[in-house]
Amino acid sequence: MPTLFDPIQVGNLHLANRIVMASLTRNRAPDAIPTPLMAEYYAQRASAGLLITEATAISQQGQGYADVPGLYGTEQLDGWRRVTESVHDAGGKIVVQLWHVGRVSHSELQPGGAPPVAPSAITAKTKTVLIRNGVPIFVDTSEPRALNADELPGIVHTYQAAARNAVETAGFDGVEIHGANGYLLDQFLKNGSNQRTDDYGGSIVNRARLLLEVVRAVTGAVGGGRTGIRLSPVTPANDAYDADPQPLFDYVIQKLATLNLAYIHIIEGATGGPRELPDRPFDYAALKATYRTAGGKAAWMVNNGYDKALAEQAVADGTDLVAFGKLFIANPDLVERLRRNAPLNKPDPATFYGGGAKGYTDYPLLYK
Ligand code: 8OZ
Repeated sequence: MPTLFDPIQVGNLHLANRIVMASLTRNRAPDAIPTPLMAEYYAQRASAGLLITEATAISQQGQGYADVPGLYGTEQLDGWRRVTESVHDAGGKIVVQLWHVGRVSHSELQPGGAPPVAPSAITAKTKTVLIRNGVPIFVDTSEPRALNADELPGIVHTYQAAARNAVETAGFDGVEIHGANGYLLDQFLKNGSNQRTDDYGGSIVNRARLLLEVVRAVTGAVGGGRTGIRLSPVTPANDAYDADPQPLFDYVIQKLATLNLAYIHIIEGATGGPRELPDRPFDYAALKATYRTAGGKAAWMVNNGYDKALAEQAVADGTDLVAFGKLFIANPDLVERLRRNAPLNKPDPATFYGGGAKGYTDYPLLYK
């Protein structure tokens, strides 16, 4: 029986172990350009079987927070190229998370100060981050405007172009489509945010259409073996809500089963919070069984609140990959610490978002 520390083939990628660094927003990319400090940070964590970058905007319209990176300009791609080279030099594998925030934005971050875009003109009851005098401040998201159906092919194309540039120009090993946490694709999926009456709203089939178009476009550009997707069936993050998530995600997962992806990444429960939500029950084992029954062959990755014992249990139960978030912020050598049951550094929430090396590249290593 495999353990967390055994290698695994995931699509086109051969991973040294089954421990994944989850994507973590860190707001250290002024002007959306990845910095040399970011290259150092990711390279420090290259002993993970796979690194997933922080969420990375596919366009300025897809930006929702101050100082998060992008993937749509030459300098951004050059910055990422330095990151991927550092990670590869350190023996790691890295995919970039493709992000469009939809309504979770502020007009100050949008092209021409325009309102953010969304499936429907419903404001998310959530905050975003702007930076004032070098200090992050939390502000309400702006009221969005509903996208016209004729704008959607352009958004699909933007995901595709970002994926192609990520692999061909920036040197990533693959991409993860961010379909989770109340951002654009999740906003379309869920009926709390999608009240459209056209082909992209109403029925489950219609609400899943944009996400599936994006997956087909991205896999068409870089191959399914280099494409993962992240989903969060019941997270309340960013005001995400669906009245009946089990049939919605059963449908989505059956469709994804036909698309030869590298991995499916599921956030169980509330992102960064409780794994069980009494008012939002969800059967993850049934979701996985539905995927396998429909012929899905991708690696199954789980995330949220895992420690070593829970992760080992998951792998023993047939999960392929376990993603750790906060533990990787504070423990660059997390794989070796878990292997040897070494003590773990505690992450400092005060330095999660924004700032420099402090709380970013200065967590001490036990193992080189
Ligand atoms: C924390 C702060 C800002 C963004 C997500 C991209 O939840 C994020 C995010 C997390 O997926």
